[in-house]
Amino acid sequence: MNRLSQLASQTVSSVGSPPAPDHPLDPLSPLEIKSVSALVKKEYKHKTIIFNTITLREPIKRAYYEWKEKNGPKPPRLAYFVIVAEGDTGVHEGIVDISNQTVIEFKHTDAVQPILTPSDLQETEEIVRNDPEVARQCEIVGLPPNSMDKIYCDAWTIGYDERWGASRRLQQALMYYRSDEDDSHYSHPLDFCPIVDMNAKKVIFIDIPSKRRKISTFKHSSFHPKHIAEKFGTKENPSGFRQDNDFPINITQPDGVSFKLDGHVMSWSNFKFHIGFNYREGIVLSDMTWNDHGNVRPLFHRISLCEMVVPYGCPDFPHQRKHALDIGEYGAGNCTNPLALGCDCKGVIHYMDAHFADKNGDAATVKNAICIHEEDDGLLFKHSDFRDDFQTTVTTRGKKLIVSQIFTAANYEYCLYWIFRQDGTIKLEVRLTGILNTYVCSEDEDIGPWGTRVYPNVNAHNHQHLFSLRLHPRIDGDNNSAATSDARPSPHPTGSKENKYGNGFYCEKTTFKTVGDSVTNFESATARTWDIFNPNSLHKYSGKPATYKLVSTFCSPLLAQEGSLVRKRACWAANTTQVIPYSDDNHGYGKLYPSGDHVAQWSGDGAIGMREWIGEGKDKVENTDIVFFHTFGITHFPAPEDFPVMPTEIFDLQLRPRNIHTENPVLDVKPSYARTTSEVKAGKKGVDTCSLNVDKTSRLAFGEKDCCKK
Ligand code: ABN
Ligand code: CU
Repeated sequence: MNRLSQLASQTVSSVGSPPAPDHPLDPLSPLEIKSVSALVKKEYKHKTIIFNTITLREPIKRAYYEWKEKNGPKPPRLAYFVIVAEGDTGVHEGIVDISNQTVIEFKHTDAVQPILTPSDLQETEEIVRNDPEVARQCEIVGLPPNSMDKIYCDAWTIGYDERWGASRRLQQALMYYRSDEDDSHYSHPLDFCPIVDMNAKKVIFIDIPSKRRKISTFKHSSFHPKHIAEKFGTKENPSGFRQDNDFPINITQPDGVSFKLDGHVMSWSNFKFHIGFNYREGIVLSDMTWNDHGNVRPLFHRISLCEMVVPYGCPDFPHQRKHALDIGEYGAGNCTNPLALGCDCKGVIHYMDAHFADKNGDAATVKNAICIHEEDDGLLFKHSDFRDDFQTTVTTRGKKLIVSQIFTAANYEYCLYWIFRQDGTIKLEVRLTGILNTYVCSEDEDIGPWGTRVYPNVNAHNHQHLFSLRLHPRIDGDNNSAATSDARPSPHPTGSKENKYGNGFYCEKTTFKTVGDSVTNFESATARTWDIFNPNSLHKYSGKPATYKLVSTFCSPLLAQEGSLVRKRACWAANTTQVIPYSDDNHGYGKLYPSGDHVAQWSGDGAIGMREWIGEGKDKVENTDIVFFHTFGITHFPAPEDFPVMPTEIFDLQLRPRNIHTENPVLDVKPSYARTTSEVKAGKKGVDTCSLNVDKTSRLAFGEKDCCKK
């Protein structure tokens, strides 16, 4: 079914200046999208155009804070658009001033190609199914005749292929066969790869390997309930399901949630921030502050995942082309899922919808694109005194706020959880699931070290999932710095005056003075972390600067070598950090995307994105307005356990406040249980579990109903 027909497509009857939302960072409304497309259509009335992107062009930082903090004017409401015009190569792009109903910038950019939209991907499958040469190749690899309706393809951008460069809008079709539409086609990959021209709407070439591999005759491995019954069902248990989930864990919040939303502005615990969403980065968190007992302190101007790359490690042609830059080439927003209550998210949920432009410039909505909810967060702090057998105690449980989305990048699902803790920690957890990208192998084939046979005739190539986290800090003000922080042994030997007993160690902080200094890598031997800090805001006790410490240990280095296509196109992935100065130039937009604005079919040559921003590495990044980029992710050597669908693989990172708060910032969170030594001595209950803050639904698994009834 066409994706757009699944969405609540909104048509707007009257076109004109739509109402501007209260907050300048709010994503474009359906009415705004429609009004932008109407203006663009007028501007391009002599051309047949396809809309590719219509999105908010966020106000520049200075204008935003003049409005927000200095009573200045509301920044103009701008939209950025990309269209493809029939007969023209490249893209047309520009800016619309929605409030003034004018197209204020437009240009034709040649030799680039636009992001792929979900409708582009669907069209490719139809083109491939109807191509006679593809049909012939299907027969050659052993498909039954007339089975073209059972051919599926995952349409990927071509990445970059020098045979065509960026002159035509191309996709590579990774081919599969599904014997039945409920089967998983990833068990039956095909060995050839058609190249499709999206503008000409035809297959222009087919990459055929010199050694042909026949289609697998082994039964598909699938994962829907009816297949589980087939695989594991018995007379006693026909469904084949184990019993675990017949004993549900339910989340109850009898008094509702403790977050407040004013439009897109979230207030939770001491945090306040704006939740935005766009076609490309998906969730964007902006203007994040912390209410420090009445003093509202800025923390981050903007946080997002701004790019990612999934480089595959099989050196045989054409697999070098498999290195999806999923955010820049497809969009974490464009590919986002509608989420289901009680399934994707459990508990008391607030959803936000996401709005995009379809190819006609109409607004299409993904319902429930962003999930917002709270969960129990285990212990926040605890201490008991051994002197009275641990009766003197304080136990405080925490809760966390989670803002999440899930996007599907063809075969993979990326589940992204932005998690806020009451102590000011910000976590990003990624859960990776979905299906391995697979390629056919023959039964007797030696597939070498580049992949794993995860199922008969199915080779899953080694690959990495690397993300670029973009942090625009504003810790206690605009001027910030960044540093590595390494645990080092004393440089002085045992027996020396400075380190007589040899046990000394310390934290070495190396502040980046220039962009060049900031290109660093993770070091497990020194437990390396990174500090983002305000050197002008010193802690009254420690004398150290107000800091957010990035603790991130899933820092697989990019394994593709210097000179490889993927390393050229994703140079940022070769290092764990890069810090650059922020500038309001080009609507503040110039330094958002480290593989460039138009990623599809970029050769990786030239000074674009991170390569341009790093330049000679001489720009100053100390005590100034900086943007911090962090590469993190995992290297995935597939295993049969990952097939036919992957159990979620989890990796995460944290941003922790250090030298920001006077003392433990959660002392004012109500404990679940607290009893002092004098209360213990006097036989008093103290402020105990049953009267203070306990979860009254907790009970013993195998005994009395209520643990409090002792
Ligand atoms: N992983 C490549 C991809 C992503 C989204 C849609 C199609 C293909
Ligand atoms: Cu993987």
